[in-house]
Amino acid sequence: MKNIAPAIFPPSGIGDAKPTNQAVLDWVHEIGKLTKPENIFWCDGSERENEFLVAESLKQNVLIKVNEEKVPRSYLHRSNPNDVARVEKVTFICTPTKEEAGPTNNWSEPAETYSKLYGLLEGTMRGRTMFVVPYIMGPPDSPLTKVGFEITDSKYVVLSMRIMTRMGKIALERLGNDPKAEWNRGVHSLLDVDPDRRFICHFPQDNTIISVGSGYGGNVLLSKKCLALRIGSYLARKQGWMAEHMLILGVESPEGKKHYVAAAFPSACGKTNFAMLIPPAHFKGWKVTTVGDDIAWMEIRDGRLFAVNPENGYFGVVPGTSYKSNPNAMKSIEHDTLYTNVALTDDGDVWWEGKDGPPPKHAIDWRGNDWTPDSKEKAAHPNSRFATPMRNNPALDPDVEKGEGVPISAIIFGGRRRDTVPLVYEAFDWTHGVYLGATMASETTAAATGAVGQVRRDPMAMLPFCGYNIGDYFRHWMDIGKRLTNPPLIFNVNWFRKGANGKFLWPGFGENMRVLKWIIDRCEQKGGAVESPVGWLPTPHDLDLDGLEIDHKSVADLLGIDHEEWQKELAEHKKFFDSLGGVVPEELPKQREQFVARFTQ
Ligand code: OXD
Ligand code: MN
Repeated sequence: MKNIAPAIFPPSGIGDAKPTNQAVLDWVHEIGKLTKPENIFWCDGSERENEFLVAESLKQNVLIKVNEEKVPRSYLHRSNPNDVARVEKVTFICTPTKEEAGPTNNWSEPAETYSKLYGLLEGTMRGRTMFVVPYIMGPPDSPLTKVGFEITDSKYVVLSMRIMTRMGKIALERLGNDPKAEWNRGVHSLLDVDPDRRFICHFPQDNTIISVGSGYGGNVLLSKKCLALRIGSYLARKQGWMAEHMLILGVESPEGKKHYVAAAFPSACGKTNFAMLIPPAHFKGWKVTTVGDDIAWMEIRDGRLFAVNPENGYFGVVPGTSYKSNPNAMKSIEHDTLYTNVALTDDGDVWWEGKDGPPPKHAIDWRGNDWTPDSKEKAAHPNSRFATPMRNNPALDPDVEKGEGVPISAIIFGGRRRDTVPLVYEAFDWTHGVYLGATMASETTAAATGAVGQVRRDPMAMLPFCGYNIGDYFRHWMDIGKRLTNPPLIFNVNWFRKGANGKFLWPGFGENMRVLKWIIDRCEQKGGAVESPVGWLPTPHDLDLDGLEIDHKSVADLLGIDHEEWQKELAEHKKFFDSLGGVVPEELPKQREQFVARFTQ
């Protein structure tokens, strides 16, 4: 069989940053004995190492160099066409009992799963290099920061980890030599990228992840969904903090008053766009800054929630990104960016559907085939991605490295809903807010394999990422609420509501500032609202719509509560809770009863 990841042979001084912690050395030795690599490459995260890995990846066609003048120091990677998104059906939580994993996760028994995976890993790195990638998640001086090691046979993974995490020496220093120190063990092998031999398995009780048979970022950058969310959420509950699928942004008024907001939207629903929002001209003097675009780790201090972004880069969806939709993302990906599955133009530039300007007359599509605007296929895969360092973002928040994190004034839940859910409303209190998060739903996207556009319940946008029983997760939210003396206000937003003509009612993107401004007004106890059965709802006068071309009817439709639609919605909430088989804490069905009662009052 063809070796899809041939070994590389570094000159001395590269690939030899061997750690000194004996527990790490023992584990690497064990995985080495099992996978039998040609050699071991100990990563240090240095510039020199990166240059060497890029050069070798170019030689092996793992990377294609993009036009240096147009997109300096940037590369394109094409994945196997069978491997373009997260695969939830082969993602497992391997806790000793099925109950611990709960009704929303695939569960598999730990001992059997280790034995199956070790069988698949046996000799799999023959003729390959085994890379050992040390990294930290979180700012270097945060108490929440975690150390991880990822073993991989993929150069693309190493290059991506260098962008997405703080990688190398910094992790070795933080870990030190205590053999009992807490750190995450991650093992990844491409195997032969066969969907039938693809498994992403988490062993929370061992702080271990094993991912085989895929090269797609969401399945193999083990720092991200696997550690920062699935294992992270498990550790967070045990240790009394929160690991959430949330962006974090800062909003500063012209007077210099600043708030931070965290927002949970499901995958590919605009978290990166919202986190990088540029206020429209009408909001002169207002500034939005990005702390994170995908994951928030939060802890309680002085009765408030403080958040850090554990990541170091952005792994965002490319199609639809333009100077119109997200200028800060465009500036971020103009250089030093690793693209996956976008198209390549004849002059070596990257291209995707929705990029500014006309489409190229000819390009090579994400599969490596000729493409013209007449082609039936998309030039870029709908889930094509960029990986880019957060430092490329012109709107990066100055406190992104602050170990203590940033104080959170508001939490926003949101999904992609063509009907029922208004543009924005506010929960009456924390428990009501938890209910809104727990019953959130969204139309599915290309970020995961499976049908696109189907409404599914996705509590707190964590359905694919909660590493333990969802009932315990809801309980944890409730317990956190009890410990907060100054809790964030909780809101729900929906940028995606459509009118009778099937068109979006709300312009979205930068104009979402108008909704954000109302949220901030509410945090400062100066925004108006009316009490509705779903929560506090702004009237059209409470939203600043000056200078926005939108008719009264659209605004009324955006803020409308259709009783019939809500009867259906509340019935779906019940169905969802019932489907969880009795794990839902009693406060939530009680909230539902109150919800139903408010509609009949
Ligand atoms: C992501 C996802 O890539 O949620 O962030 O799938
Ligand atoms: Mn995500």
